[in-house]
Amino acid sequence: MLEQPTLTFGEYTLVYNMLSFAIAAMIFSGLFFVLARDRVAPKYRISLVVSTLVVGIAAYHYLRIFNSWEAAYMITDAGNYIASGKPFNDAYRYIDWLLTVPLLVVELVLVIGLAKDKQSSMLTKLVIAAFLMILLGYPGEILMADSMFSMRGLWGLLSTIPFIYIVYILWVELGTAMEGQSGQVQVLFRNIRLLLLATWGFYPIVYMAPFFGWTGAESEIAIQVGYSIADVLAKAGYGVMIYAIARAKSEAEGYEVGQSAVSA
Ligand SMILES: *C/C=C(C)/C=C/C=C(C)/C=C/C1=C(C)CCCC1(C)C
Repeated sequence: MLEQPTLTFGEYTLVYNMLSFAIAAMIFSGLFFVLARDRVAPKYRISLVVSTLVVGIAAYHYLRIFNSWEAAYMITDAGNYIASGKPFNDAYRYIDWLLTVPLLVVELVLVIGLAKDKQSSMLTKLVIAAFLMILLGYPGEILMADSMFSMRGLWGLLSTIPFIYIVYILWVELGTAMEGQSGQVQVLFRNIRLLLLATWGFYPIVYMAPFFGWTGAESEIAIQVGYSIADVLAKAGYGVMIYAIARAKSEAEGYEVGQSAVSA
C-alpha cells in the first residue's frame, strides 16, 4: 500500500465530495432503472436489470471507498489532512470494475438484440477482453511512478491491448450488426458508442496522471476525482442511454406503456 500524500483541506474535501456525489448518482440512477421498467417492452427489461446491478455494485463499492478515504486521513491543528496510518484501499475500484465492466458490455449487446449465436460469441469475446483489461491494469495502479517507462507504464500498456480490442469489436462488428435497425435506434446506438469511447478512454488518461510531473497529492486528487466522474458517466449516464434505446425500440415495435407505469 502507498503512503497517502498530505492534502490541504480543499483537496481532501474535493475527493470526499466527489465520492459522496458518486454514491448518490449510483443509488438514484438505480432507482430510476427500477421505476422505469414498465416503460420498455418485456424483452428489453433485462438490460435495465443489468443497469441496476451495475450501479448497485458501484454504489456499494463507493460506500466502501468513501469510508476508506475517511479512515485513511486525520486532520492536523493547522487544518491539513495527513495519513492516519490506515491504508486507503484502492482495490475496491478494481474489484468493482472487474464486475461492472463486463456487465456494461452485456447491457449494450442485450439491448441491441442480435441473433442468439452471434450474441453469445460477441459477449464471450467482450467479457474476456474486459476481464483482461482490468486484471492487467491493477498491478500498475498500485505502483506510483513518475515515468511512462516504468512498471506502471508497462502494465498500463498491456491493459491497453484488450482495451483496443473491445473498441474494435464495438466499432466494427457491432456496427455491422446495427445496419438492419431503424434510423432512430442507429442514432442512439452511435451516441452510446461515443459515450462509451469518451468515458472509457478517460480511464487510461487518468491512470497516466502520475506521469504528468505532478506531485503525489495532485496525482492522487486527479485519480480519485477523474475515476469518480468517469464512473458516474460510464455507469449511470450510460444506463440512461441504454434505457433510451430500449424505450425507442419498444415504441418502434408498438409497445404501449401500461396504466401502472410511471408517467413522464
Ligand atoms: C465502470 C467502470 C468502467 C467503465 C471502467 C473502465 C475502465 C477502463 C476502460 C480502464 C482501462 C485501463 C487501461 C486501458 C490502461 C490503464 C489501466 C486501466 C485499467 C485504467
